[in-house]
Amino acid sequence: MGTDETLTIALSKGRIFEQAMPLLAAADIRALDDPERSRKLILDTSDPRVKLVIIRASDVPTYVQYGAADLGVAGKDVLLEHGGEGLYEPLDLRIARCRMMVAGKPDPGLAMHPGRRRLRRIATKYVRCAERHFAAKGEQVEIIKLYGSMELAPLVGLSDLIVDLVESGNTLKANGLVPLEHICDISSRLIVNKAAWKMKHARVNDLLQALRGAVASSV
Ligand code: PRT
Ligand code: MG
Repeated sequence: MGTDETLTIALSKGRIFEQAMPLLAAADIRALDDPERSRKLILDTSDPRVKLVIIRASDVPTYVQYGAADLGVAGKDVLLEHGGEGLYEPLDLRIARCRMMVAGKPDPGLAMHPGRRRLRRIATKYVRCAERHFAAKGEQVEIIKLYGSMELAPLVGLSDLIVDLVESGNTLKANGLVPLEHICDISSRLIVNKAAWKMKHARVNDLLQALRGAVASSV
């Protein structure tokens, strides 16, 4: 990917695509296909020098790190888990916003009390963030890695607590769970491959400035 003439931007379909497209429109980049309808993974845009690569949200930093895409749009949650090697993160796009939280049953009872006989179990997709959060509080915990539906874990006794993203709170509520601790605010970031930042600096910088303007006028 990424010849000198082309800029490739990696992003996931769903909320990130929907919320990033109005910002990209400010840079005169419009997708020629709808990723929800098309099976294409590489989309042409109204700018013949720009292509969109549609991938899993958690794969976006990897594509950009290895230069398979020059740029990407990724949630801060995904970037914290990835670690950010090989990437610059020059702009908070302020889209797909939510909070990373610890959640559990409303009366955690023993789950919240010290002096228990075993470590508290935390089920999450966000292993690094969860480890860091509990380490900062000085609590040793057992982290159980899951790939989805974290809300189920406390209900079936897999874990005492979960670390997950919360937007409206409806998913927690529907499963009889409550938010207990705020870990951090999450939004999506523009990320840039470090080599592309040097080799395609003028084009990357033009796009960055257009996006910066679009973000500023969207608040
Ligand atoms: O689905 P897949 O495994 O492919 O990836 P993904 O679930 O990470 O992708 P996607 O498109 O769902 O999310 C992409 C990014 O959007 C995430 O990496 C976050 O940065 C951001 N984002 C913003 C969210 C939410 N809001 C969000 N509410 N990602 C997930 N959720 C989920 C949350 O995990 C929980 O299951 O929505 C549920 C909570 O929502 P409420 O409104 O019920 O509180
Ligand atoms: Mg999802």
